[in-house]
Amino acid sequence: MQDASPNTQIPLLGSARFQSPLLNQRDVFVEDSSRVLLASTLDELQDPPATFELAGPRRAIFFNPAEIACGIVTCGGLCPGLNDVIRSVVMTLSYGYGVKRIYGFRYGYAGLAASQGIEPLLLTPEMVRDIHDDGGTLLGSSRGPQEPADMVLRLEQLGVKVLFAVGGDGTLRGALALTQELKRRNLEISVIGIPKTIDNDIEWIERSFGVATAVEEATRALEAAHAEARGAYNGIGLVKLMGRHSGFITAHATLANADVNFCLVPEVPFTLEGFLAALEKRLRSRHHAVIALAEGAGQDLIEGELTTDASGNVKLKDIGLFLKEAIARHFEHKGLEATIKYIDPSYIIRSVPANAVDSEYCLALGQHAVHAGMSGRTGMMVGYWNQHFTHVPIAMATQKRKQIDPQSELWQQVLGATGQPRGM
Ligand code: JJ5
Repeated sequence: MQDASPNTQIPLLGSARFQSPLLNQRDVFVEDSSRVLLASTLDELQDPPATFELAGPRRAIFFNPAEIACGIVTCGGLCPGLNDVIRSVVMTLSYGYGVKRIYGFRYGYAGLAASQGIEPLLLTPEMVRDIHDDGGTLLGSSRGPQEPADMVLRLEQLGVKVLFAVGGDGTLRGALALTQELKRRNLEISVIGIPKTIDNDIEWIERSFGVATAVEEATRALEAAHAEARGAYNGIGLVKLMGRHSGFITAHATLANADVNFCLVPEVPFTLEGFLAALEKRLRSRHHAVIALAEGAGQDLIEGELTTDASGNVKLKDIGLFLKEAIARHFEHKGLEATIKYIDPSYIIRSVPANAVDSEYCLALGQHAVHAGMSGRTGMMVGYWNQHFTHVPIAMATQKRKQIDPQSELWQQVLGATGQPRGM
């Protein structure tokens, strides 16, 4: 049975009153009636078809760019491309729309809360010109929410009319709470989300920014693990990759690397006995093995209490160290010589600059976020779906995370490429 059509309508602050300054730069604009299908196969197509609003510059806009200030904030953990997004937003606001005052709020939502007293940076094109050469975020980041009223106060003090919030699901929930507080107070301020997750776990977004870079970096770690594994008799290379609930990075890196023998992800449970037996079989015949492990895999195998971090995310138990020790114990017990090399490249991967594919993507995300904000849209994030940039209601993306379907072609390819048993 098909799900009921989701509500894809985007809130508007009011009718578009001003001519877009982009009329001097380009010929082509997007009509508000242009829509992107949610379906990509005939089976998925509903009647009437469910659609997203198409992102892009509108001929007429809600805000007068010459009069307003804008703001940008980055929240949560590092992700390749954050600086590209900041740069793109600042360049598009400045050179595209002629916005004169752009505030960079520092250290996440903390820098946006009036009560915290953290001074924002006044961002100029000169300041952001080369920041995409560096990883990390120019603005700094932090985890956790702030009081919506405390943030509204700061926006009002500075005359900020459009706020761009770059961050994960918690950040976007915070952005939605902020739009609700603004609406309650009849304040015409737009909040536009730019969704960030290195796990690629957002429904209705084909691939989130930083993921292409993360897969590329992850394959380097897998190459190192393969060299280490081959360099010892019964050598085992174990690499822990990002993926708290969704194993996309691990699966794609496995396919890109092609030397991986075991790919372990949160979506596909395994038993320790089944895995160790398959690993032993592999070592007895080939005398080396490479394991790509998502951080959220096999959590049920480890005992211990669950705690949460400042963002409200469950703190994962360390499956990497657990498996390393379990493997060592197993082979010791069997009287088999084995050498394990454990690599955890997560912080290296998160902090590298974006590759070319992600840089191009981040440029477009920033531009579309600015077009959406200037048009008076709010409570939305920029998405990418069916080859088009889209406007996605925040509520639609924070409800459910995207995960690998073990029946999908992606997972079937992983089984084929690794040769690992279908059930372990
Ligand atoms: O409850 C969740 C949840 C729901 C959807 N916890 C973590 C991640 C999650 N998602 C995926 C997601 C990740 C990042 C962003 Cl920005 C968004 Cl909107 C959704």
